[in-house]
Amino acid sequence: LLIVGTILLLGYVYFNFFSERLNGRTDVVSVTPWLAPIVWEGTFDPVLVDNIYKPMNLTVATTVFAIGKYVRFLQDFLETAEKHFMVGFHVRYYVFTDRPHDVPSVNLSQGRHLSVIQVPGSNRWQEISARRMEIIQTTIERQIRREADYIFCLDVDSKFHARWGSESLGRLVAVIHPGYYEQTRDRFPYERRPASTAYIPMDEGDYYYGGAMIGGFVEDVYTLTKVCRTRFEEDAGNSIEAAWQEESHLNRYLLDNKPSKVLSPEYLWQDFKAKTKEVKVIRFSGVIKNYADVRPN
Ligand code: 2GW
Ligand code: MN
Repeated sequence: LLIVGTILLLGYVYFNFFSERLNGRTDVVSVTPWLAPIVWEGTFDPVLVDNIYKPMNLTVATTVFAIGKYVRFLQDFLETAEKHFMVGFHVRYYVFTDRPHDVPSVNLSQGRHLSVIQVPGSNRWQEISARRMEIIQTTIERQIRREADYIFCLDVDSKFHARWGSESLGRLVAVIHPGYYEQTRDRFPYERRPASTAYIPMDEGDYYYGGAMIGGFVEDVYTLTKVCRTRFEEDAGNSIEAAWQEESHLNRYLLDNKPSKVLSPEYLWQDFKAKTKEVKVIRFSGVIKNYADVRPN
């Protein structure tokens, strides 16, 4: 009886534990119409994925802008990244700031490195936003291209809360904006004026991607930033600014150049937003900020 009991118990544990892993999720869509994975908790085995990527000895670049008062977000951003972001991989942080002396010193684990790159300050978001694409582009040309395989460009007003690992790696990676994953495309805040190069007609669009994260192979992100920057400048020359600045240009770019991997909103939540039942883990989220405190005007 003891033997039979043990076998039944093991069978039960096996079924519940492993079948869930093998079957993935049935409550969310985990593949795009162009067959790119949409990464949700339960759709991948972290150990298996790590075993594939770890032997490649990869370096992952992370760019983050901390201009003006936004330097105050760096400490939490970096400390939580050390706990959760690409643990066990080579990571190179590139911190762009006008206040290099205010960059906190954070203890980095082995194999992780941080460079501070001084950039001009600005009071205008439009300028910071446009320059973000330009600075990523030129820094890839100058050094990142030689120093890393993959790159993630992230908003600094954020924290990591749980694993963000090798499951996020891909040629071109975007994240579904947490505010719009349950909405239909006509509700997406794409740029709707045909005069803008970011224009998307009402009957087009796959997802609404968040501007707080762009990732992928260094060369793919390079092309993305170059194209978005050029279009941003072209719009500016025509005195038009897209509805959500570079986020609008990013969405236009990704409509024409489909991401090879899409991250679920687990990878870009917002602290003011209550967790929904589809979101089993919040991995990265935007913190609540007092706009009067952090923004220049
Ligand atoms: C300056 C004036 C107004 C708003 C922001 C800033 C500002 C931004 C700044 O003074 N200093 C600074 O370092 N930033 C950087 O730009 C910083 O890295 C920040 O995380 C990023 C985006 O600004 P943020 O976080 O205030 O904007 P969100 O959270 O509303 O961003 C979403 O929408 C933006 C487009 O309007 C972008 O696409 C962004 O990527 C999205 O997450
Ligand atoms: Mn932000």
